[in-house]
Amino acid sequence: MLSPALCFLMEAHNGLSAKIAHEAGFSGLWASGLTISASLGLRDSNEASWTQVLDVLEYMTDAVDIPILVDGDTGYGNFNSVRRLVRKLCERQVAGVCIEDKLFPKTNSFIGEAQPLADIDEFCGRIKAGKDSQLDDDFVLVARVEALISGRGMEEALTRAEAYRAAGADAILIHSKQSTATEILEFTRRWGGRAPVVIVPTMYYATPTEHFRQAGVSTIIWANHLMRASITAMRETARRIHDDQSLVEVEGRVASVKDIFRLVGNAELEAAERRYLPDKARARAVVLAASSGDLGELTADRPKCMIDVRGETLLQRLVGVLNESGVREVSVVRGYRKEAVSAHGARLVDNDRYAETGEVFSLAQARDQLEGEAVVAYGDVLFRNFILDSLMGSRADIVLAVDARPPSGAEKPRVRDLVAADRWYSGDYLDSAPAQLVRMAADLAGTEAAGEWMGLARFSARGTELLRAELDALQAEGLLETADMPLLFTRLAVKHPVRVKYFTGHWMDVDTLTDVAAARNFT
Ligand code: SPV
Ligand code: MG
Repeated sequence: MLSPALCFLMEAHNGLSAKIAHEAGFSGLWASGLTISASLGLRDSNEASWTQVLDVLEYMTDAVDIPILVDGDTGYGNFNSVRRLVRKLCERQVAGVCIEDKLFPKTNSFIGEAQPLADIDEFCGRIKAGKDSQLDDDFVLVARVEALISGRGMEEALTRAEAYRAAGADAILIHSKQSTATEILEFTRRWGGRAPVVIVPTMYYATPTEHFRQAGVSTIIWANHLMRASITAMRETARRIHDDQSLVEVEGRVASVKDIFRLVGNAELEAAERRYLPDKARARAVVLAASSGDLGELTADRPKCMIDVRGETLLQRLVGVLNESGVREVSVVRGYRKEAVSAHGARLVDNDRYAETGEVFSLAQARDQLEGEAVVAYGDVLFRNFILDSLMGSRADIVLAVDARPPSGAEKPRVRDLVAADRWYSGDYLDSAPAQLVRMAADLAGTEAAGEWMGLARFSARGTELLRAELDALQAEGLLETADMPLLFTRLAVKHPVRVKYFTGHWMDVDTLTDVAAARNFT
């Protein structure tokens, strides 16, 4: 902070402005008393208590890891207040404090004339007490000389600066409210580099920075410009929205909500969630809902998944079941009448070639969702939560929900995906040996079919890796567009065990109008 080369401290007044200043490239910050007070709606007259300022500083040191020089005003009292202040600042990793030779409660330097100054010896006591209390060898105490501000003249400024240096100050902040840098440059010339000099060119802003560099100034503080910039921006935005009663004019001119997420580090939280949350809480789902599913009138203007089932679409019910089982990120692949497809809380993915492609091609459109633990479901199925919970609790990498009830022709005229497994369903309580998929097809002989896939599968993180690899293999073989889910699972089963979990009922798919009527009774 007090390097031989000229350096710059940018004002910040909370965690967010600290991040913005850091992002702009500043390697040090000025925690301004004026702007921290203003950000709280208070005057720069010690209206905020010093522990309230400390709370703000904690947000700032949490937000950035660059050095922060705190405007400690007068030290909030006598030597004893300074001792406690310095200890607390060190505990909060604040790099340094600047205290000014005025009296508590302070008044901002740009208000009024001839502000009373502290007695020199008394102020030297504050400096010594501060230096004796620092817990960290690198902690910096800057003594601020207000003699020029108070109209006491150059001689007194130099006398005070020398006394403060001798008392142990690491640097001298010489403050001026003139509109030119004349007195500052005279001070630096006569000071002769006895200790680093810090300046605040708020009033003499037009002086080229190069003059200060040549004068041997150590640090320039840009003292209040983020606060002033935000006041202008907030005022314009508030007026615009008030007058227009609309956001249209403002939208393109303000930072996006995404920008807020980025600034406060949401990406880090997501990474931490992947690291620390149990798998179930971050499982994703892909719902395959691209095909038309011909149900006559009901599907003339919408796909099957958007049929209303007691005031809620089939798709919304399915998303609800997934959410209840801890699956938060649901992607729905839509195709037929895609404009009619939506579900609260679901992301939409398009398969615009739905007419000439199959379910596996739809699944491949949501390939980026097939990472980590994932559920794949048809868009026209409903099932009780315990079925999904049971799949989620499985240790298998790939597990299918299979209905072991032999489908009776009258009850269910169209059975979709029949499953051949290495073990049949056993109603025996003591028989819990796992069954593995042998193959799946639409047309298995009754003697081979151990049940029907319910259109619900769950993959572990390893399982989605295998799934992605199989999608790639199908693509390489030119089969991705035409493949159906039975082919995909049969191929997976050849390479890796695909677990079959048997259930008896408690689910339904919607293939016929009779099914729609049944779905209306399924709550
Ligand atoms: C502050 O930023 O609070 C300062 C600098 O102390 S000045 O406002 O110039 O006094
Ligand atoms: Mg101040």
